[in-house]
Amino acid sequence: MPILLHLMARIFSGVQPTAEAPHIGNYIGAFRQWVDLQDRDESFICIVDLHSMTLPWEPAELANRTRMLAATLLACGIDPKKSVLFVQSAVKEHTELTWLLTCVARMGELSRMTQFKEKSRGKESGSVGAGLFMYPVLMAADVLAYKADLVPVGDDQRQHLELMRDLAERFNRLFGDTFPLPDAFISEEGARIKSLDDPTAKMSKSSERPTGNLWMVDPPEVIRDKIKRAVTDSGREIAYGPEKPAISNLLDIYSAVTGKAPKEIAEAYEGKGYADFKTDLAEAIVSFLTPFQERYGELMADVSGVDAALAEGAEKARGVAASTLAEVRERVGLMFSQ
Ligand code: ATP
Ligand code: LTN
Repeated sequence: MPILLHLMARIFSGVQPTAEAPHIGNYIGAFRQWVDLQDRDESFICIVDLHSMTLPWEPAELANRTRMLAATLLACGIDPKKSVLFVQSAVKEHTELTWLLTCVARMGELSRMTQFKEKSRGKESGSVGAGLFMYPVLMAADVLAYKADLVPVGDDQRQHLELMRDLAERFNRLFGDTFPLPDAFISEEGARIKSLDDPTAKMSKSSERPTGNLWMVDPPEVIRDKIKRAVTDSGREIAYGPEKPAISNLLDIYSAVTGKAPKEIAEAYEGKGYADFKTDLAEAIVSFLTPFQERYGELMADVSGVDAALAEGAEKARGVAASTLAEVRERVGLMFSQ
């Protein structure tokens, strides 16, 4: 049915294997959208190991972290029959397109990226890795190699998406229409889950204070303890809004794990204190994560299924990226288009 095919978007998104496991912010801001969208759209989900090398990394751990992240995504509901799940470094076209886009990118626009400024803050330029600077170009190459039109991400990636569109537009202007301009897909709720220690800081895998992270693989007693210790706002009222950043963050998590709206949850706690709220929240998170953790345990007990899914995904991804690169090479005037 060609009409239906036209309406189907091609989505692309990625996650870095920067820790032992993702945190609940990754799930809420990104993975749950990916699971929903794979039923509707053509999806490419990529474990971006090359991006994780923009900060210091441990070679002995990288491959295993990559595999554990793949198992996490499968356990969350990414279905390799519906999504192309693969590892970035398995498809060489990503690095090749990065170079071609590097020659279209400007130093000024890359210097303005908030993530670059934050991750290099306080360091002398002599010690800031060039990879950190090029990070958004590699990210643009990821998406454009598949000519994807929709990129579901958390709020922290908004600026990188704008840069990606600028690069695609400039490329099209210089060399002819090649790339669709990708749109960011950022959910209204939960797109920026904050640290449990500090409601002004994003929950982040590479955070310097990882105690504020709720890991997807945290056992029940750790979850209960972390929620009990989570910072709250002044006053006793459970309310959702900017004046209650810490409680609103907990409500966003509560909402994601139960499917109820944050305001509806807040109303149910009228007249009750933080203690009741936190106890129930911890149990809701535990009930939500337990089946996920069981599936994750099964997948990790025999990783051959995970590895096979990644190999199949890489094969499919290569086919698409190679055909884009052949076109791009020709457009920019390289002698060989393969
Ligand atoms: P790092 O700290 O290593 O940069 P990260 O925790 O930011 O890691 P990524 O692998 O960079 O995670 O991101 C994977 C996806 O999760 C992205 O779409 C990102 O926008 C989303 N994401 C990351 N942190 C949060 C958060 N706190 N709330 C909502 N979404 C998030
Ligand atoms: N930078 C992203 C991860 C990422 C990505 C992508 C997301 C790398 N390539 C392409 C969407 C599309 C992050 O979340 N830190």
